[in-house]
Amino acid sequence: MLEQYLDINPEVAAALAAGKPVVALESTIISHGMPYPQNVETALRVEQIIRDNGAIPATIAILKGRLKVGMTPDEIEYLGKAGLDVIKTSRRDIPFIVAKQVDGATTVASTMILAAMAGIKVFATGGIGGVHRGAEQTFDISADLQELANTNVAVVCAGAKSILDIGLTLEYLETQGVPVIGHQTDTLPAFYTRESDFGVDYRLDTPEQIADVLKAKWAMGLKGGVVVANPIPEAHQLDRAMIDEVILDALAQMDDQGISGKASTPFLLAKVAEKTKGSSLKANIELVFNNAKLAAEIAVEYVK
Ligand code: PSU
Ligand code: MN
Repeated sequence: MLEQYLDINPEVAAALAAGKPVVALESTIISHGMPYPQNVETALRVEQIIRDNGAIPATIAILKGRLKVGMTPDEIEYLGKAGLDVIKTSRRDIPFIVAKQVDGATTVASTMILAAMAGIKVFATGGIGGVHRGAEQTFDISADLQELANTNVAVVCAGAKSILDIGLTLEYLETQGVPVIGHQTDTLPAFYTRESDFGVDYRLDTPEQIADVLKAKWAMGLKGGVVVANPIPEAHQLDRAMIDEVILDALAQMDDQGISGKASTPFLLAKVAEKTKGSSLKANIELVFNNAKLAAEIAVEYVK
């Protein structure tokens, strides 16, 4: 049934069949999260980092209506160049992109869905979507959170960005039974900075300990994902007061321009990059590399 829609890259399929570690990667971060050509360079480097750490990368997107688990470098280049012209595709969008046979860049939510279809358990990205600031008025809550509630994939990220309401995001995850693990930290990282004002649910210090939790959770049939929050390396973090101010400014501009819904996150990311003159982009790239390494290490432990 699924084969009618799903194309698993032969290298990825062989790895999965042999019980070897595989790490999923999303494509909205390529099309909507970073400018060209840094997006493509980053995506290819991330794949190499995963290989260097003993796992096989599977970058995920929808191309001409086919669900692609594992893209070729040419496909990544194509998607990165197309950028914002590619449709940002979350759970609700998948059937339309497939039926129309067009291209879709997968968010955390839809990447989790496709990863789960293929049997991939570990996924690396930069940041997850969450409960937006002002959500008590707008109801803007990323579908990523609901996917984490339902789909059995661990998402390694650098915590939640303060374009979101971090406290409400944690409350939502708690309600949905999604554990938030801090990798070598007691504090939830805030993407560009190693710390936020919030704690994590559990601190674990090694990939092995994290893999043990995943095994226990899914072996018992406790459905849903896990957030593994991995702080940006010290040398690359940004100044917290500076980034907080930039984000407040970007949020005010978003309101002024009446931007809402699925356009919010890409707008805020682009504004922050513009206002920090690229230092946020550099930090973003470095934290993704760091997450790719940890995700590969967790995937290696998970298959043991
Ligand atoms: N946060 C980032 N970079 C990103 C995204 C979030 O720091 O590129 C992307 C991810 O693909 C995430 C999506 O799944 O934005 C969330 O969008 P929304 O809030 O519209 O669900
Ligand atoms: Mn939203």
